[in-house]
Amino acid sequence: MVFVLYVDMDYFFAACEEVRHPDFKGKPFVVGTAPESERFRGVVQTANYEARKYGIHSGMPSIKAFDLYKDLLYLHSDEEYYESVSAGIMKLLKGYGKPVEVVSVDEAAMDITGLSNEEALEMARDIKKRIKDEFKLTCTIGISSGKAFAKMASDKAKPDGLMLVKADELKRFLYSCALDKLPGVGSKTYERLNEMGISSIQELSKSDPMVLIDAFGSAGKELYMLSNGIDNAKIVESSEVLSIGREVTLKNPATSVDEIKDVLKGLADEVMKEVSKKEVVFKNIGAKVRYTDFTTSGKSYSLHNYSDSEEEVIKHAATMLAALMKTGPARKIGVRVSRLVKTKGQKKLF
Ligand code: TTP
Ligand code: MG
Ligand code: MG
Repeated sequence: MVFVLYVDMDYFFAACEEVRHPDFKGKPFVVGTAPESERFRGVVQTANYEARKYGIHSGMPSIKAFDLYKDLLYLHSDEEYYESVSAGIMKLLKGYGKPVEVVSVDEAAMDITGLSNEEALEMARDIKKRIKDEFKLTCTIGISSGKAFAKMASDKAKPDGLMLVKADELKRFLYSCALDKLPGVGSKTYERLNEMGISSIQELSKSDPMVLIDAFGSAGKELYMLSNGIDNAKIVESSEVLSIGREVTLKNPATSVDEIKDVLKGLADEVMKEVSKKEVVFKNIGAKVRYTDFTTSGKSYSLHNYSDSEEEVIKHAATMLAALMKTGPARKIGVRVSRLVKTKGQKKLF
């Protein structure tokens, strides 16, 4: 199994906002999908820990969050900014010279096979300190043999934590976690397992693998293996190039996507040329607009699978640009792909 150091940033979008709004620190606040003037419309993307004390969490309709705490502070999501902070953190992690898999905007798994437990802990402390010094952000790090278990350890140690689960403690650790904390056990699988009489990781580990395979196919086998402390997942090293983007100033400020169709296609062409030259696939698409008053705003979209499709870039960028242009005319637009993974020398990813 791979020895893994897993980093997950604490309340990431909200923490990024605290960096540029220090006055928000210590007060309950959320980052939501809707603009500030329509704050009761969208959903909460994340809540800082002060807001979580009131039961506010990711995915909750913002209106409900305000019901739970009426003086809640609110900010409109600026995903382009969070992506740029994320890119900086990923670069810092890659600087340790170990293979790094960028798992999501605020998560990365590092293959540290060969290090001792003590060396792994020392590296984790160093990473935490540097992220704090350089970005004013906290993260939680889990270390274990197996990506899934390292992630579970980081979940358990949140916030601002560090947890090493040694090989001989793995079983006890797994049994101490709730069944729905096992990667792969989403709400549907959880219900289905409950119906089968399985309500804990320990019960899962002692169940009949054939019954699990019958019910869930190969995912059933995976669940059985994980519950028994076996995770064969490899770390899929992300490309050194963190993102590929192009932007262009428009001849005339545009108010609708229709007006910039050709420009968008041109940008996507250039981005895709670079994508194939660098031999990567991407999992994230970003778009940004500079308005006539020179302020900028961006959005990003995560795909379910790695892609190399220009159509997908154009489709999602158009949707995001349309949403961004609701705020005002655009004088400059940009398109970017990120979460890049090399296609060369790796197993089929999509
Ligand atoms: P998470 O790592 O799941 O959550 P978090 O970083 O906010 O908090 P924690 O301390 O528990 O790790 O997600 C990372 C970011 O992704 C989060 O800050 C906002 C965004 N996100 C959404 O936009 N929608 C969602 O439903 C979730 C869960 C996250
Ligand atoms: Mg996080
Ligand atoms: Mg995360």
